[in-house]
Amino acid sequence: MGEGISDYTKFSVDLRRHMWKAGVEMELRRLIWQIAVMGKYISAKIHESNRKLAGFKNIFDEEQLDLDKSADEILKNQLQYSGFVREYASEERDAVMQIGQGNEKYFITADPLDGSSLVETNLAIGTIIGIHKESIFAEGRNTLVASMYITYGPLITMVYSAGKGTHEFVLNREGEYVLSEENIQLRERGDIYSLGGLRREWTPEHLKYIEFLETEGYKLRYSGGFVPDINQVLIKRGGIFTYPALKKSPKGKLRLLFELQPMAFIIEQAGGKATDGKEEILSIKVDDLNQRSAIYIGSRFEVEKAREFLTGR
Ligand code: AFP
Repeated sequence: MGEGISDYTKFSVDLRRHMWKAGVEMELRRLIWQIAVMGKYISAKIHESNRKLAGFKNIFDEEQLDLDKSADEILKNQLQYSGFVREYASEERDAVMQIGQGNEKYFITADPLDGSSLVETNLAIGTIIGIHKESIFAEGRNTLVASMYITYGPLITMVYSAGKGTHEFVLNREGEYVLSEENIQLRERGDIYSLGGLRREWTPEHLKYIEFLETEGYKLRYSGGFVPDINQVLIKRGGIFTYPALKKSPKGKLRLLFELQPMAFIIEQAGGKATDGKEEILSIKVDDLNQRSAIYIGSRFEVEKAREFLTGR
């Protein structure tokens, strides 16, 4: 037989095998696997949705859920019966949900469909998950045991780290997540920058930092979707994403628990850094579900430079 699909599958490393070989603890790898599978259902919802129907009534005259709410339901329903999850905190809900019996090991944070406003433009969007032990209200460095994100683009990809490097998988045509990039490592310095917030709202220090990147010849890459924008920095092996403190919102836009902590974990595991301009994202104590923070995340050089510009040291 020639080089058919079955040959490809035979030699590819699937997600479960990869986690097992990497020594990821059994419950954790089952959990990561289950969430990755949920990505297929969320992706199916995205396909089935139609921009005219989303948020409106469907043909049976029932209220149709917005896509981000559907994605949240899919995750919550699955995690509820996983047997491994005690609490579920979602960007789509006002309070933490107790979904386990009380003795489960893990606490989940989810941004079920980040960038959902990009669906109608047909740009990539994603799901972001943080997996914590003991609590979510602490410094991420003390509670996060794993993080993952799924991108819904021309390909569906899944990136995870369980504290043993950062790895990317691609969903193949047979519905298997197969390893595409193992132990991704960012370069010390990249050449792309991704910038959130209106320029007129930036602080003078941040503006000077961006001007520095511009004189250094960095190329602008910003889609408005946190997942694909971070994924670009990761897969291109370097660069910077920032959503800074703004004059009107000194804590920036993005949320610590749902967006920033999981991505900081993944980028650190890939040899990069993530700060709010001064402090490391994973050292910031979380007191509130909706706590926001400025973010500078990517290659070490660019994140360190941001600190120099912001602190004057
Ligand atoms: P939505 O989920 O409302 O589309 O917001 C996306 C997002 O939270 C994040 O994915 C982007 O990085 C950021 O907002 C983009 O914000 P701007 O629209 O202000 O550039």
